[in-house]
Amino acid sequence: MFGWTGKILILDLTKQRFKTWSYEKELAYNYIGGRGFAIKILWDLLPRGIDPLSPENILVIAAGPLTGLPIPSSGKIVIASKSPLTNGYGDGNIGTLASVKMRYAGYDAIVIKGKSKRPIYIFIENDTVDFISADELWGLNTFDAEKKIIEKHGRNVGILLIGPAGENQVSFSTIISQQGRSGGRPGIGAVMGSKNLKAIVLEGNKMPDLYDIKNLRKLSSEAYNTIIKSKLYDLWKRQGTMATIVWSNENSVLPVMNFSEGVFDKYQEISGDVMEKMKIDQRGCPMCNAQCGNVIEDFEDFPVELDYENVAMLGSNLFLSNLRKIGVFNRLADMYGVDTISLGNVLGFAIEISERKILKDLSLEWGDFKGIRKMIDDIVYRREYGKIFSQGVHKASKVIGKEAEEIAMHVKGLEVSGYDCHAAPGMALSYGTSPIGAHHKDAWVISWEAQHDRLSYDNEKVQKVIQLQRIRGGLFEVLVSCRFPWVEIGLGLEWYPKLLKAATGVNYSLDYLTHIIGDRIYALIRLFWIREIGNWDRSYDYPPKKWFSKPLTKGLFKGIKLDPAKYDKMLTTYYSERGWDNRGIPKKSTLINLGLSKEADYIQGIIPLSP
Ligand code: PTT
Ligand code: SF4
Repeated sequence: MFGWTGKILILDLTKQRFKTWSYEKELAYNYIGGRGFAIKILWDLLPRGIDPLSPENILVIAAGPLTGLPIPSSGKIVIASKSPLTNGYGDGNIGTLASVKMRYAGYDAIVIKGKSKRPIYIFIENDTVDFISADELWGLNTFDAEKKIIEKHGRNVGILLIGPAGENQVSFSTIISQQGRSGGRPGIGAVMGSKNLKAIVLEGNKMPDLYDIKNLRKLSSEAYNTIIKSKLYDLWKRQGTMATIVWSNENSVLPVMNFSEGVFDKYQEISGDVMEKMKIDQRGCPMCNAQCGNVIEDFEDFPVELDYENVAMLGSNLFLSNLRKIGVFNRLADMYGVDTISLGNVLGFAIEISERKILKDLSLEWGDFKGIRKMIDDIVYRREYGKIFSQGVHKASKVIGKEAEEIAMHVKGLEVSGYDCHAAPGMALSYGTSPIGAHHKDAWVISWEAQHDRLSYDNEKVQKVIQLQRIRGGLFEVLVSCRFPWVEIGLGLEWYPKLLKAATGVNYSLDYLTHIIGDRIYALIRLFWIREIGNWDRSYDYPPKKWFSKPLTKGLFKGIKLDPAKYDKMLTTYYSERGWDNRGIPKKSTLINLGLSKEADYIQGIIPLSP
């Protein structure tokens, strides 16, 4: 094979042993990499019904055939597991040198199972693997632990690690790299913590064999140039995702006070323009010429990298308008290794609980910097009420009671990312049907929805959600290339099959990648959920109750809320377009057409399939 290394490293932490699996070509050709490898490996190797925090859970780190090659934005990897936050399929995407080094060490993926007796970290260098004591690292935040690892192994290694949140198994802890790259929203950091695994350190010096290196170089240089020459490049380099703050406010989707409103009076104070004036540095992922990480100095004088999601969720959503103070929360999240989106949700939920006096002795206010800062510590170290909130809003609301369930902003247990959907039915459908829970990564349809019939629930909107899911959740998550050059800078999709052909020699059409491979992966992820949850109905694909019950009181869409009957109809159309039945379960014929007959037979033993 060209492009793929053909090898997966399997680590057993209980036995402290490793082996290399030279996998079958079909895995590469039918699943490509990244999310495709992750779901196939989890489906095949994970014992059904296990506790996500038990040694039986499996952590998959998967690259794609373009990862690590000198082509635009190919420095990312997918990390996936059975999620402790949702009990279903969970993954995240992180840009890090570790992705490049994993491929140079000779692996397309790493699979980690078992549990070490004592805290360890793993050092993988080409064909060797060392299991090293992490006694000195355990308890350290991700910044300090990373520094110590660099002192020992040098600057050039790739590092993935967890902080105290992962160690304490906070349900929405993530894996961190390079002081500000974070991935694995659905608690993948907690899975690492449950295995007593502090870090994975990678070094390697082998390039995968490539089909047509000359053409790859040529295409790559053209693609890099296309990015630089784009009219959108300048603003992107200056503001990155932070430009979205003003746009979201103008379009009434900026989350405010636990997703109660879509406009924030002080939005200008947290805008991309304000950030630009404070900017002290710029960072990003390897292989990328569109570095989009904006660094400012926070309220406590430390550097922090800001993104739209972080500022929306830890700023306007908490009614806080001081960018430097928001930066402190963002930095703490990176140091502790906790997801900013879920954290912003949990904090907004806690403040609303306090405001409504649902918990009598909880006192936390909107915009209360000190109180919120303390609550972040309590969550990470699972103290006082922080212990309940450390489970995420869904599980916490079950503990607290019915009134709390009405204001818990999640889908399938994963907290909603930064777009209010009172007046955005398409985006609500995107959250409802995302394969990991309420995340925008699979279909950021709001940008299209804002330019079309905003309040309609029509079929075109459903088609658009599916089209985006096929491209973003299918194509980009299996290639594991950053989607920003396409979304934000206008690098055309036609580049990707060309690059793939030059790397692998396989002539995939764009349509095949999105409609066959993308749909296969979506169907298999859905089967995984059904297998793990044990049953399924359409309620799992519903957005949070708040958007149906309380209308917006301000802005362009004052008085608007989601309509349940119309949403339900949209969901029926969505299922039918995907070849799924009215419960949201793929039909047997759909599974057979996607090459999933064996999987269909297995799932029939759990739940009857429609023909
Ligand atoms: C992603 C989610 C996002 S989506 C953001 S900001 W974004 C938050 N960032 C966090 C952070 O920072 N620190 C922290 N402690 N927690 C954070 N949680 C949130 O995580 C990220 C970029 C971004 S910035 C986005 S949209 C794009 N995401 C991509 C994707 O998903 N796939 C893909 N093929 N390309 C993508 N490109 C962009 O990458 P999750 P990163 Mg991330 C400080 O992890 O779990 O997927 O959730 O990886 O290297 O930081 O790059 O406005
Ligand atoms: Fe990373 Fe930003 Fe470049 Fe994407 S555009 S690869 S997120 S630096």
